[in-house]
This record gives sequence, structure tokens and C-alpha cells, in this order.
Amino acid sequence: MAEIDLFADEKTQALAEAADLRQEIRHHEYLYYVLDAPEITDSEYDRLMVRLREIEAAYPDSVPADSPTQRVGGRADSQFTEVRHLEPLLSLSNAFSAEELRAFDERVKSGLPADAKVEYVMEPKIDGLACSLIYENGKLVRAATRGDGIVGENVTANVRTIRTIPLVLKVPEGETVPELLDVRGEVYMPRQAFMRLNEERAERGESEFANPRNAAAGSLRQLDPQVTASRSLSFFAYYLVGEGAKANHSDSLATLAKYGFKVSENYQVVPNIDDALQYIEDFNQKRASLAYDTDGAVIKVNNVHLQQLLGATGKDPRWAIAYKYPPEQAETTLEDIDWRVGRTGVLTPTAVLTPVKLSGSVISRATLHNEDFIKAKDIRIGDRVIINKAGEIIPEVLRVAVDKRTGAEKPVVIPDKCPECGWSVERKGAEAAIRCTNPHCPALGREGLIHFVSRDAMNIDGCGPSVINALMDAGLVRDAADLYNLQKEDVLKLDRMGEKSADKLLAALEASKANELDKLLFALGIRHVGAKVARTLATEFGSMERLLEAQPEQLAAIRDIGDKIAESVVTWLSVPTNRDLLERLAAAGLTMTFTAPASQEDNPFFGKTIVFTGTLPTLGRAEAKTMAQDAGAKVSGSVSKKTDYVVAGEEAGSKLDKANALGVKVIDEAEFLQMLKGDDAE
Ligand code: 3BA
Repeated sequence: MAEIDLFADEKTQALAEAADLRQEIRHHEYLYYVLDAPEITDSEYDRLMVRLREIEAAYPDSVPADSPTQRVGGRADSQFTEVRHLEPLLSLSNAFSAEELRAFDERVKSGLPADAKVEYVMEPKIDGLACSLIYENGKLVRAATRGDGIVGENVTANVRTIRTIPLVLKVPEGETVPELLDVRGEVYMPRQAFMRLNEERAERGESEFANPRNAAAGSLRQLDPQVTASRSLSFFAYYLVGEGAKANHSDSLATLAKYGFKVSENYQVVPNIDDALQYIEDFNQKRASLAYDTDGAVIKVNNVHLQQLLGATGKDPRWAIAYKYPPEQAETTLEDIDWRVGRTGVLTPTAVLTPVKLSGSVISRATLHNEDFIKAKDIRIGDRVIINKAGEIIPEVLRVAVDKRTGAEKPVVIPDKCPECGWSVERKGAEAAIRCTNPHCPALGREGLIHFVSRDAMNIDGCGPSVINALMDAGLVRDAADLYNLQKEDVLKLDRMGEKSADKLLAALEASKANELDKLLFALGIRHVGAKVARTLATEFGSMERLLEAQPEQLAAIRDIGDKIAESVVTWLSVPTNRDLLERLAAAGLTMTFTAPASQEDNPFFGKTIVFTGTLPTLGRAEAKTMAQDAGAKVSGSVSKKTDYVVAGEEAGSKLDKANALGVKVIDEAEFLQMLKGDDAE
């Protein structure tokens, strides 16, 4: 009995601790994400999360859906099912001039009793997507896009990943929240996140998003919430509907902030239309310096009672209107082009301009994207160019004022050398990017190292991007080999690095030396050598020594290794600094060999193509796949004439039918295992 009580007590205590941790974590997330004013370090925050996850793992049945650990989970509705809004989302009509705003003011006045005192709330108009968030008893239960205003798409799973959206409303002690709350606002992508995302997409050869708004829309409509979570979306709340609404709109905004939402710090209550126009002028100056895109200002009648008296015409409220800033353009001279190497080794051109004023700031640089952009617009040095600032912080060259050409303009010279290290550059196939060929270009170092230590590569725990950055900034590490020369006293010099973390880092480095050649080959970050190709190479050659001697034809003859990969590998291996790096890694004690599972070539599966289908009785799919690969087999996802074996389990479906139709040999798990052991010499 006593023992049972003891356990019960332990559980109660753990659950109480978890509840406290959740409160604490929510508070710190609020400070960090909403207020932008963290009070603890990232690692202190991480520690709280680790502890919470630990308790939740021990008591998985007691994890509430609104725990900070549960932001990413579930799946988005595959079709994003339609949901009817509790109350329609209205739309906003637009005004493009002071006259139109004065006319709006007149209409408001004429629609209200003469003695009505009309105040306006001025808000930035965020360039994002309108969303409605439903909270029941303070908990987020549903999120929907605007859709046609009546019916929107259910994007709850994705919206839950947005850190500025509380899963549980912040309620001051002694206060309660309405049972039902409909919070509306704008989901948007901060400019920085947008630029980073596009950079990554360009690097992967994917199409770039035209603007943060499109990027936000694309990110919200992802089927995998994990992807949405990685996109750094944010949310500004600007409207509280129905029950929750206060007497004045400005009070609703204050209430939203109190509940833990991010509310624009740039809203203002003004007493008349003159001050409203002044706000619009002032805010135009401020806009460029914000971390997100705005395309105008929204003017709203503050008093909700007056709003109701005014009502709506069709979908547009008579009590609010959006003012849109004119597109910002200016003409200036393109003096030069500055080519810089990004962290991915891609050279990007920036226009160096004669400084010119554009929407409140002085512009002296503009993006030119890439070589094709320059060619398509026939941009020449000395040209008069029209630059455009479509909200984005970095302006763009819109077009050349061809009529202003004097004949003195000079064609743009595309660099053939890396401006950072002087190595040659290359532009391959259909890619728009020009890249530095120096695998040790200083610009690349950081990213390369971050990849080297990552989980699927050398898997060095406790060595995240921040540690790599700190090590490089401190001049302690330049390349991967330097990592293995780190001494404890060096590591301890870093900020926020205690005895314990230093020991852990050094132990992880030591342990990583045992990784076999496949991991190392992947970790080196050779272009086109992903984890799978690295494994094939390691299997085929068995040692770095043999790989170093390989001829391109030898490589290209290997199944799954095309000319592109072969060339990339051989080129990489022929670079003296890379050879040097490999020597230093070997000297540090890293494993340079790959021990293929014994007697592969005798194995009946060696060189064969296998397809797994259905549920195997004992083996997991990944496990079975690895076993087959270790035996030298190629595992494919679909059955064809080239398939040698189909390993079929329970509920094998169309693949089994196809195998039978094609006369492919079908075996079960037991036969598969037996043949692996070599009991069946086929
Ligand atoms: N305020 C967009 N509508 C906005 C509530 C009203 C409204 C907006 C707004 C209708 C912004 C139309 C879609 C909609 C909620 C309907 C804003 C912004 N206010 N600050 C007056 O920043 N983009 N958009 N959203 N209901």
C-alpha cells in the first residue's frame, strides 16, 4: 500500500511540475516571440523544454493538447476542409488619395447623428493573409483562412505552429475569458524569414516566392505542419468579434494584447481626419524600417456602437477603409555592380547606385538577383534605372530608362573569379546561379561545418549552429579538421559554455571518429553527394584510399552514380586543400574505411533489386531496407520487369499483383531472412 501511495505521489508531483513548467515556458515564449524581450537565454529555455518533455514522456497520457510541446503535431486536413465562419469576414474597400479619405470621413459623418463624436483608429495594413482564430474557454480550437469571407479553409494544425499565436490565452489572475472568442488578424512572414527561405529555395533550384505574402500563403497551405513550423510565420491580431468586443476598437486591441497576442505597436487613436492623414504620412516614413511588409494603413471608426450604426454595404463595412500607398519608384544611375558570395557559395549581384531618396530612406543599393536578370533587362553600367520598392526592404531594379542612354554605358562583366577567394566560378546547366568552385571559400565555411556536424552526417551532439558560429568567430575552428584539435580550455572560452557542455562536446567529437566512411563522405558536403550516394560510394570502394585513386569512368560505372555525381566527386577529391583536409582528418583518428557486411558478393541479394510491400511480421520497413542494402541490394519502391524480388507481408496490395503478373519472384519475410543468412544459395 505504502508503495502505491509513493508512486501516486511521485506522479502527482511530476504532473504538478509539468504544469508549472508549461506556465513558465508560455511566459517566456510570450516574452520572446510577442514582446521581443526575452528574459532568459536560449539554453535556459531549452532546459525547461527538455525537462517538460522528459516528464511528458514518462506520463504520455497526461499531456494536454495545448502544452508548448504540442505545437507541431497531427496532420493538416488533406483537402483543408471548408469551415463556415461564425460571422462573415468583411472585406475592406481601398482609398488611394487624401481626397478619397476625406470623402470617407464625410460619408461616416453623414451616416451618423450630428452630435456623434467620431474618433478613428489608425493601423498599419499588414501585407499577409486574414485568418480567424476560434478560442473556446481560452483554448485555440480552430483556425481558418478568410476564403470568400463566409467559408474558409481549416488550417488549424498549421496555425498552431505559429509561435505568436497563443494556444492558451493569457488571462490575468481573477479574470475570466469569454467562452467563445473569434480573433481575427493577419498571418504574415517577416522579411528576414522570407529572404532566408528564398535563398534556400534558390540553392535547391526551387522557384522563389515573389513576395512575403505569397510565401506566407504557401507556408500556411502546407500539408505537413512540420514544414509550416519551419517557416517562421507570425501573426498580428487586429479584430475581436462579437461577444469579446469592447466598446471601443482601441480597447479591443488592448484586450487582444492582454490575452497574449501580438498587436501592432504602431496603431494610434486620432480625433479627426486631418490627424488621420498626418498618421498616413508619418507611417510612410516608418514603414521601411519595420521587420515586415505593409502596403498601407487602415482607418477604422473607434466606437463599436457607431460602427454598428454605420453597418456595411455588401461586404464592405462603412466604418473602415484601407489606404494604399502608391508604389514607390525613383530614377537614379547604376554606377557599378558588386558581386558578393553568399553562405551557399552563390555569387549575387547588387547594383551600386547614386544615392536617391525613396519613401523616406536613401537608397544606394538594389538587388539584381542573378546573371539572367541582368541580361533580361539589358542592364549596363552607367544606365539610368528605375528602382522600385514594393514594400521589401531591399529595393529592386525595375527597368532601364533606355531613352536616357548616351552610348557611354558599359556592358556588365560577369565575374569569372570569386570575389571572396579568387577561385574560378562556374555556372552549370539550367541553374541561374554562379558559384565559387572553392570548397573552402571562406563564405562557405560556416554552412559546411554546420552540415558536417549534423545528425545524418557526423552526428556531433552539442555542436549546433550557434556553437559552430562561436567557434569560428573565436578563431578556434576554420574547417572540420580543426574541430578534432579542440582542447577543453579552448571550448571553455566560449560564452555560455560550462564544464559539462564542454565535456559533452569533446566526447561527442571523440565518438564521431568511429563513424564509418559513408557518414564522413556525406559530411564533407560534396555537391550531389547525399547520404545515399555516400553510402554507395563507401560500399563500392571500402576505403578513402581506394576512392582517392578512382577514375571518373570507374565512378560513373557504378549503379546510381551518374556522370554529374562522378565528376563532382572526382573534382572535389582532386582539390589540394580537400586532400589536405582528408589527411588531417585521418591524422586526427577518423575512420576512413567502410566495413561492408561480410561476404556480400556471395549473398543472393547482392546487386539485385528488391521491393518490399505490405506489413512484414517482425521487421520494420526501414530495418528491412537497411538489411537489404547491407547485403548489396537496391531497394525500390515500385515493381517493374527489373525487379528481382518482391518481399511481401500482410495486406500486400497492387505491388504483389503486379509482381505476379510480371512473373517476379515473390518471397516472404522468413525466406528473406533465411536467404540473407546464406542458407539458400540461389
Ligand atoms: N485591419 C486588415 N479587415 C483590418 C475588421 C475589418 C478589417 C481587414 C483588415 C473588416 C491588415 C479584411 C479581411 C478581414 C478580418 C475581415 C487590419 C488589416 N480590419 N489592420 C475592418 O493589417 N491587413 N481585412 N479581416 N475581418
